[in-house]
Amino acid sequence: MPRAWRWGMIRWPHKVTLMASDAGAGAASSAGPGRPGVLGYAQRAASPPGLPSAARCLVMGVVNVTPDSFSDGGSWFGPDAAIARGLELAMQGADIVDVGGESTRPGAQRVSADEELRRVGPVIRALASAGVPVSVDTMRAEVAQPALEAGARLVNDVSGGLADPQMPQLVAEAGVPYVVMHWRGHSHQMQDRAVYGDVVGEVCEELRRRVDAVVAEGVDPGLIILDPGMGFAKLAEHNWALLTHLGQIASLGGGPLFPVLIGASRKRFLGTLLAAPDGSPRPFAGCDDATVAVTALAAAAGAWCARVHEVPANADAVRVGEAWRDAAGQAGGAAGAEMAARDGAAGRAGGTGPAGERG
Ligand code: PMM
Repeated sequence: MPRAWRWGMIRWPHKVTLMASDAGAGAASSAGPGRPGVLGYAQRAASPPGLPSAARCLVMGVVNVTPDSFSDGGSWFGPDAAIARGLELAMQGADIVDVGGESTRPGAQRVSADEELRRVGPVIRALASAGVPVSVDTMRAEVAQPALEAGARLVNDVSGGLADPQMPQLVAEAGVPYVVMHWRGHSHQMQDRAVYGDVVGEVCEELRRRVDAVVAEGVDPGLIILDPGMGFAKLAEHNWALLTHLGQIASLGGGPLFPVLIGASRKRFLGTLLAAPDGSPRPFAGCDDATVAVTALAAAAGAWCARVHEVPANADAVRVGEAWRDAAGQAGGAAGAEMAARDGAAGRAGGTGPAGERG
């Protein structure tokens, strides 16, 4: 099936409505949907229906109900600790709390579906009934289904529907938002697959194929959130390349805009960046300040949501990123208008699009 036709099918204007803060981002708007503007800031798609929405990047707080996650394994293992942590994250400003019961750290072995559900079920139920917007971090339809029944509003599937062929159909029938992450295999094999010629182009192409596949299974494209998958079959240089091309990822290289989720928090590439003089990587918990820096930059660049372990500083960071983005848009708009006036081209500039687009 020709690609153009398929994309045409999912180009639904109401699904790619821009957020208020984007409308004034002249530098971004002048570049067209999803493409980097003069300052490299891309437009941002709105939250899918059913999820919180704000005129800024959202913050997703992580609760790993696991004994072995790479960054916080064991800290919230057990329903009481996990529920208390989820409530705390929400109080601290998390817009969504992501609950997972299976570690995806490189080399991790899988747990059974029963065990995964035993870990996350009570936590999701308690948080959802307290009014917290919850996502379930799972690759299994048999975990996602009871999690949705327990009140989860979003399925966060790090395999983008590849690990369990039942997942897209479940999500389609449930009609819930769906995170489709770039993934090249389970934890024990993924780092062997971190081989790219053009990482941004290949990740966009592989994500586009996943979008086509899940849409063919009935998933509403307006409910899809993309994630380039920081650290999943990626080396440090791959993560940095992807982080600096969020606009390209949001449009998958030129199509309609999708919201983009970034999960850089405490990932190994930050520990490597901050390595000690002897080369030993910074331990995970020492990477929170670097995470905050990435969050601010990602928010400024148009990320829809940042998935993080520590909420307060990241909640501040998205506000910094957003203020930066807005100011850059206004400065870009003012500079553009000045140049247009100087060239005697103010009329033509005003005629190229809605007035708001040039901030
Ligand atoms: N990373 C992890 C787990 N789930 N979900 C999404 N959408 N994106 C990610 O980057 C991601 C994820 C692994 O990190 P953790 O063990 O600290 O949760």
